[in-house]
Amino acid sequence: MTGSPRASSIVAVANRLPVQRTPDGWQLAPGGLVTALKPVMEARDGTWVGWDGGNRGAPGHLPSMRIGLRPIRLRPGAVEGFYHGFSNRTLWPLLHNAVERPVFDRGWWTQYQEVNGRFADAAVDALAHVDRPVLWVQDYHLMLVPELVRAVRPDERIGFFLHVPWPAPDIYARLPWRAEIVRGLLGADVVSFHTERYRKNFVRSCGRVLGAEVTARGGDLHLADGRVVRTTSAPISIDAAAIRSAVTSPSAGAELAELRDQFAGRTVLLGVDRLDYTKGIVERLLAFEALLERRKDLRGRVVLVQIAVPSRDDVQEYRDLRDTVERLIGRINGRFTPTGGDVPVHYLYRGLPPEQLYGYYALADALLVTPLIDGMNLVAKEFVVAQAATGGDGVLVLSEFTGAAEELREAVQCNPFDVDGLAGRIETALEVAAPSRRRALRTMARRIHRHDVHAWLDEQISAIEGPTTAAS
Ligand code: GDG
Repeated sequence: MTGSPRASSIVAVANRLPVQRTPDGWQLAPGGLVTALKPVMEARDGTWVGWDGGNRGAPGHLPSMRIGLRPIRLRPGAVEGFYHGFSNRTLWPLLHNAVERPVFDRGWWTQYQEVNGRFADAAVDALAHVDRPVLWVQDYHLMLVPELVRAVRPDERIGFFLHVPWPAPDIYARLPWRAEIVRGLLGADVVSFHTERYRKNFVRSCGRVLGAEVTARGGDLHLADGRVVRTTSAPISIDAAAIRSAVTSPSAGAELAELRDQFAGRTVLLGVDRLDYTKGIVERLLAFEALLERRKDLRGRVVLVQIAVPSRDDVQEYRDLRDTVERLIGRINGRFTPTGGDVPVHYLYRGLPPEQLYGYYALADALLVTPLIDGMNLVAKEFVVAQAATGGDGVLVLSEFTGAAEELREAVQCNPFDVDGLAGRIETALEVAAPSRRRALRTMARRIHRHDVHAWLDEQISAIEGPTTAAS
């Protein structure tokens, strides 16, 4: 499909542009989705519409790439209402099952509408400049864009992908602007989710808030005006081959050797997350503490390395979470550090360069992925691929409330709400015999390689192009 002369051009719309300013100038931002999109976008005359993140001077394109960039600049007030407010304090907690209480603020809603309007205008403009375009809108920041674009360009092919969960209708229905948001999404031809559960929740939410305006038939939603919107589940994946080659590179090997030296003789448990209340970091720490309490023999022999990437520290709930996490780590280290010995919790409050992160993936005896809810969780997939590529026998402890749990069935599944139970699952994980650990890793890694981010992307674009385009 990629590069075919009949292929349509892609206009992608996302909260952020896929570039970042570095000391060497503007460069492509790291990340699986951006890497996967790059060749497809380059081959298809692609344009990317996104917020410049407040960094002035974002270029119209990068010299190294044939992808057009359309930066959106936002006033500080708009960033406050649209981004910190409505996106991160209303929609994020609401869509994550209200594990933190969503805040409803009419001023933020007005800003969300206005900023979505700005993105939609930029998308309409970009669509007018390319041949046979498809529009691909990403994530919860931009849920009004499909309908706004449809109003101006009724015949466009429009797709939307949601990177986070869609909650049960009763939770979604708390949103004062629930009808406006689903109508916004229903401007698309295809609305996609990571899992069947989220897709079904969305279909039922549409019925609940729109009543007779929509009728669900199979995966399709039939609208009163005759349009049909397809809903699909399409679990996102990673660039598995790229991770395999990075983790087996000489520099990653050197990194791993150093870490092995540092942690020699100890069992390493690993956590890697943005510091976010959805990720179950507090529950993980409490479970680790419970484990050390009841298993004296593990004290001094097991260490938890927690990499916590700073996130949204403009938002109070995130600052509170950081305080709680750091207090808890202080308590555990205070209680269980042996005299003259090393601490049981190593806490890194920063993002690491990829080769270091991959070193930790390869080192760990177990990765603890314990979200209270998580759309997919790419860290789990990256760990599996990194371990399998380096011949490791690490165990994946995976919350059943992640999208990844549907695919990574060979993991040791856990319920992070049950802290004692979670401590027990970590114990179980450490007792799994090496041959079964390896078998589980191999099975999961094969599945991830078969369905990598490139396969996911091809499916997404074909679904948006739809049967008409594909047949032409
Ligand atoms: C959202 C949804 C969904 C982490 N630490 C470092 C680092 N990372 C990279 C990982 C991974 C990414 O960040 C995190 O992705 P996740 O999927 O785990 O989580 P979210 O950020 O919450 O992503 C999620 C995802 O969107 C995709 O749809 O799966 O459910 O919440 O790729 O490698 N990267 C580097 N250093 C670090 O320290 N370089």
